Formats: sequence, C-alpha cells, structure tokens
Amino acid sequence: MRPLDPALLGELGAIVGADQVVVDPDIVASYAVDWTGRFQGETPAVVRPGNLDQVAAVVDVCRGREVALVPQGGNTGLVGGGVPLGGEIVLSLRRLSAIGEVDPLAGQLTAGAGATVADVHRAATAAGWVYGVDLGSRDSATVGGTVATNAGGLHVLRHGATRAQVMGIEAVLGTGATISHLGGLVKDNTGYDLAGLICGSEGTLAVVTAARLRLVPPSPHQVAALIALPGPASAVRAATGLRRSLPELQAAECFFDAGLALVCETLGLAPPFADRHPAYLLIEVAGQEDPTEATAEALASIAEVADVAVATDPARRAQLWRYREGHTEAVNSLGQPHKMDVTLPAAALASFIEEVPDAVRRVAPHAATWLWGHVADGNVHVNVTGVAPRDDAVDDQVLTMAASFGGSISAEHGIGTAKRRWLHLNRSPAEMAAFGAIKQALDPAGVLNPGVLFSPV
Ligand code: S2G
Ligand code: ZN
Repeated sequence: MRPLDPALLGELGAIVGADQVVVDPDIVASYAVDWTGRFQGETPAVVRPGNLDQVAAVVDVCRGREVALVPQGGNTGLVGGGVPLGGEIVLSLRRLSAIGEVDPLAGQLTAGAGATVADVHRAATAAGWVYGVDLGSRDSATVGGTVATNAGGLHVLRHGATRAQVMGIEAVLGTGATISHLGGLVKDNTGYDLAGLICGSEGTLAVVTAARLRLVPPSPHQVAALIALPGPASAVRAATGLRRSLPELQAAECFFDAGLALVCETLGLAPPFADRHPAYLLIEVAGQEDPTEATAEALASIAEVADVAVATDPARRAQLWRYREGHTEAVNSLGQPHKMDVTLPAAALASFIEEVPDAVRRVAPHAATWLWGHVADGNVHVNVTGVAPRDDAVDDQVLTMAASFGGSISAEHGIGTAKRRWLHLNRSPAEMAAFGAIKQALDPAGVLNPGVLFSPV
C-alpha cells in the first residue's frame, strides 16, 4: 500500500490530531477487512475525527485533493460497503459516540454516529423508552452505520427499519457542506427529505455524524414462542395469521431443520423439541399487559403446529432466541459464507425457500445452503458455504432468482460493492440515472465510498 502523501498526512493530523491519524499497518489492518473476512481491502490511513467540525474539515481536504474516503462505524457491514477495497482512507466515526438527553415529551434522542445500537437501547431504557431497531450486532453496529444502510433487524414488523426511526440528521455532504436538521419535528414538510435520502445511501452522498431518533413506549410484558411446522409455506401462512391475530407481535423469524441442527451442534445447544421438523417459526409478542394468553390462543388456531415452546421469563426467552440468533455464528464456523440477503413478495416466499437450495447446487454441487430470516418482512438470509470467496456464481444464481420472483437483491444489508453488478435487476436505467444525478450533485468529486452502489469510474 502506497503511504499517504506527507502533506496530506500533515493536513489531516492538524485537523484531528496526529494521534488520530493511524498509519501503523498492524492497526489499520482491522479497519480494512469486514468481519466475515470475505471483503479484504487496504488503506494508507485510518482518520478518527472527534467532532462534526473535524469530519467536515477532513471531507473538505479530501474532496479538494480528490482522495477517496470510506466512512466506517462498527464495521459490521456485510456487502463490502464499509471497507477500503480501492485503497481509500478509512474515516472512522467511532469517536462521535455521545448520546444526548432523552426528550421526555417528544420521546426522542440525538445520538452521535459512533454510538452503538446497544448504547441507544441503554439510554432509551434508562429513560423509560425503547429504541425500535434491534439486531444481532447491536453491541458493535453504530448509529451512523445503521442509518447509512437503513438497517432492518428483528423488529421491522412492529417498528419499521432504521429510516422509520430517523426524525432528523446531521451529516457532511460530499460537497463539504454540513447539514444539521435535528429538531425532530414529527411533521416537517419543508422540501426534500434529506434525512430519508441519506439514510440508506451507504456513505455515498454524505458522512452521517448524528441522528435524531424516535423512541417507542416500553412493552414490559414479553412472550416468545417457537413453533415447529411442516415446511416453509406453513411458516409463511402462520406468520401472516399471527400478524392478524396478535397486534402486539413484534418479531416473526423463520429457520429450518438443517440450520437449527447446525446451530445446536456448533453452539452445543440441546434441540428445542424431541423430534426434528422441517421448519420453525420464532415469534415475540410484547405489550403493556401480559400477552401470554392471547398468544397461546393464537397459536392454538394454527392447525399445522407440530410442537410448540412458549417462554415468558427472560432466560428461557433468550434460549429460544439463541436458536435463531446463533445462525450467523454457526454458519461462519464453516468458513466464509456467501451472504445473500433478499426480499421476496409474500406470495413467492415459500417457493423461493423451497427452490433455492437446488438452484445453488446447479452451479455449486458441493456447496451447502443455509436459510433463515425475517419471514413477516419477506426477508430471507441465504448463506452459502463451500464456495471460494471470489467465485460469485452462487451470488449470481440466487440474486437473479430473487429478482425473477419479483424480489429485491437486498433487503436490509444494502448493495455495497458486493451487489452493484446486479442492481440493474431491481432498478431501471431511469432510476440508475437519477441515482447518478444525485451522486453528482452531493458528491461531485466522487470521494465518498466511490466503489459502492456505482462501479468506480
Ligand atoms: C440476521 C445478520 C447477519 C447475517 O441474522 O438477521 O441480518 O446475515 C442477519 O448473518
Ligand atoms: Zn437480518
């Protein structure tokens, strides 16, 4: 890796402090690879600003010198969108971790981009509220990263994805301009929704430095239930039925026999039931009153239930969730997976789940396919192991199949660099041209995450 131009190194050090411009190869290496290990880049330096003004100054210097930046939060991304695959400088937002006081009347807080989702949960809970986004990587995923990717997670069914929580944003645009609109007004129809645009733009238009987040009332009574079903179609039907009969349903997750067996084996867990079953649906119901009875009644109305486990106490609920949340770790133990996070129309979801393993085998006979996901969102996580990291034949097969079923090639993980060659399957030339016009307007020098969404010029 070519070292950074000494003049630029000096300018950056003058902005953030010499100790916050890291060039030691052993240290910067961890910022240059994603946590699955599949996307390995390199960077001449990691720059760690401590406040908004420093972020703006760094963007301005790099913009002026046309030096590319990859904004990075907790580095939990899964599509190669937060690591320097083109030798970019890494702009780490982890130091911007302050969280403001919870506004008790509005039920909102302002969090710095470097605060973790878990930090926001703690701040909200301490003030008698709840933050509506929750995901497995909560302890390392940051507010900035989850805003940049419009992260979904486990409670989209009840509270929406990150974009639905964002009431305002502070960010440095690729033009070098700073926008700060953090008032959090619930109704604010004053021109373009810049927060909504920047949310999900994957660091290609602006560097998110803070976000105003809405909070939701606590639901102190929670019940989890794991039900065994004869197959994907019954899991989809059950999820829809439970959505209708349980208004306080806040999670509906599905996984399947092979994945559960792998989780139990890898994590040393006793299986949930005496027998193995083709499909499993894990639900969570949460309300101000105890929902156990309503949940039991709703489950009793599902004819195909082969077995059921219901949990109210936190430890037992956590045990049931471990079967679901352990999938990522268990699949990773087999080696670097190819991760395809897709959304299907409800009517096509079950047939996609049933057909995708054979589709994978047609292009990779020795690969293994692992499926799980947020069934009420139509979101399936297709993980394939036993394929070389750079061999993207299975990616092509799965993403093309999802699009052919009327689905999206990215549900919640974004496009990053990994999926840009398939973006045309979901977006028309007119849409891509609009994307390009927006990119040109907000990042005219093309220095913000140049390899993400668009192929580098
Ligand atoms: C999930 C987490 C990351 C992955 O399990 O909901 O979004 O794909 C995923 O392993
Ligand atoms: Zn997910």
